[in-house]
Amino acid sequence: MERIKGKMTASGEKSGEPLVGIIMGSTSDWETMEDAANTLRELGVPYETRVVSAHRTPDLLFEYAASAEKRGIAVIIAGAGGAAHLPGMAASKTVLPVLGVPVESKALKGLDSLLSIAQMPGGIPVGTLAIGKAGAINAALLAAAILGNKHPAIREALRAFRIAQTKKVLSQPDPAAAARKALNAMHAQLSGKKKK
Ligand code: RP5
Repeated sequence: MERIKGKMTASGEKSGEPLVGIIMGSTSDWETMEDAANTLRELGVPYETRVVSAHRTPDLLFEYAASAEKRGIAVIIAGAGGAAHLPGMAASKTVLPVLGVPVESKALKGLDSLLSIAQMPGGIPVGTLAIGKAGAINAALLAAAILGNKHPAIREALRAFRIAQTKKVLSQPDPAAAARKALNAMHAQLSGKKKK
């Protein structure tokens, strides 16, 4: 019954409107956060993306987080690097679940981002994922799992993703064989070029 991309969901909400807000402290975070966006797109979850900086645009951050629930956003994914206040500050202005992605910083390889996001004092939680690309992908998958409680179509998309992932791993049981195959293909391509 529910179609996330159709006109109306079973719960009577307007579909196609973003359910996930992906925010990040800087355009430089997009390289990482793009993986969250791509994963949500793959699962058919509507999302929006915005640069919202805790340090450089604090008023915008407050406005974004405070209005997200009213606008129909159900989960916020916040990526930031260094002294990464964005996820925690966003969480302080909303009761929506906030998932934090520590972006890999140049100076400390993201350890600073990880600790800034994970070490929230008791009272305002941020669900913290791994540093970098893996964290961005997993934030999207976790957002889908949360949304799956209410949206059966998203839950099924997540289930299909898991099944496909398992099949892919099982279809390549021997890494040495896969490497040989790739090497043989490369040799075949090179010898083909020489003949021309
Ligand atoms: C943080 O500072 C951002 O989240 C980003 O990861 C980091 C560096 O930002 P830029 O100097 O690249 O804009 O606020």
